[in-house]
Amino acid sequence: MRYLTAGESHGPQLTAILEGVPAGLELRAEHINKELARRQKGYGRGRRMQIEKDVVNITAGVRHGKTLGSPIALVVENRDFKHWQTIMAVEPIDDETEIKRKVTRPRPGHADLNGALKYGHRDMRNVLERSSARETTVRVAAGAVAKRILEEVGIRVAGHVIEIGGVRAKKLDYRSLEELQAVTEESPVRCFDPEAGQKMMEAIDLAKKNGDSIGGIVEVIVEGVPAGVGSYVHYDRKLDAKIAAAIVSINAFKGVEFGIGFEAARRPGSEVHDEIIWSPEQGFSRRTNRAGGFEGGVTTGMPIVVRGVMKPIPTLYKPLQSVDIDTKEPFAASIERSDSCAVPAASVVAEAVVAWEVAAAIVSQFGQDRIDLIKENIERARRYAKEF
Ligand code: EPS
Repeated sequence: MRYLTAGESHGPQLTAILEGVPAGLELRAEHINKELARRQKGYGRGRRMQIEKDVVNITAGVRHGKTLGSPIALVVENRDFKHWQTIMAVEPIDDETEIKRKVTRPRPGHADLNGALKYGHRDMRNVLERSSARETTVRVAAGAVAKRILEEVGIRVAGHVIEIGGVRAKKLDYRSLEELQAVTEESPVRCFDPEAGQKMMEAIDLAKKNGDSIGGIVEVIVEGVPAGVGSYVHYDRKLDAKIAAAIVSINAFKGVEFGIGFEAARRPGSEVHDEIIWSPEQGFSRRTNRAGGFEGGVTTGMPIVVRGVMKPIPTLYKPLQSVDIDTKEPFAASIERSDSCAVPAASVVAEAVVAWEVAAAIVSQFGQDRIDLIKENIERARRYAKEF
């Protein structure tokens, strides 16, 4: 399974083409719209989210509510495009003022300058339109399709926020992923700990007041993945590596860790590795899950626990110094609108990209073409592991 996306932030629409999704999978627009709506919520977003009401149009690959095995095309309209029709026109324009209106002032922390140098753009709108996190909308749409596959085979995915602007949630203590989800869905910052959630909102208010932005840490948990998914035989088949790449590919994400993550550097091996246990009911299992569900790039059967760190959004009301690429004069960056914090929305994106990688691994390992056969094969693998 793979997917590509296309679309500019203020262009007419975003598009995703998904290839290799098995046939026979129940899929309706509502499965995707539910996820798109989740991404749009979250305390700390700017005015753009009041303009957009993301809904998907499935234009290929699905018939009578089921996937065909052919490429699936998903389209989400940018409502804001109506305000940008001349600036973002596909055809040449003859409006002199608009032609002269170029973005020549790169924002520190954005792809603006590097992208301009790479592609030779002297109008950095040509960079920022595509590097914008608006693109994550269709990644969430693709992730929603992946989640449908996972649902069919009894795998559950939940993303949540554990830190914003230095405010850390207390250690997770939940009985089931359903409970975790029920609480975080109701939290404006998608945090399980209500007290920390309140402080996170205060931190966001303060950042907004100061014209600043704040980042944070999100966590994704995947339960129900059988042991043995992924591979240790090649670097590019290790599933944890694929998940790590997917997390760092999210706009503004700078790092990733599994299980106890970087803490492993500070502990002896006896306090890092997970002891192996066996029972007739469960087969092999682990006493702890410090590895976050992976050993050697292969799943252990314990929940996958992955965290990603998001830097503060670089578009700041509070100016940082930069240099105009035409005049070479220094200037202090100023902007029209921005989000002070997009960490809650990013936790939904993280969920989507992790779901995609896990679903792709499941499909490639358990049967590829048909969801019914994949279900049978994964059940067989689960039985085998239990009796091993
Ligand atoms: C973004 C800048 C803002 C965000 C946008 C990502 O958009 P605008 O420049 O139109 O104000 O709202 O995020 C989305 C549109 C979205 O759907 O998440 C950026 O520069 O990355």
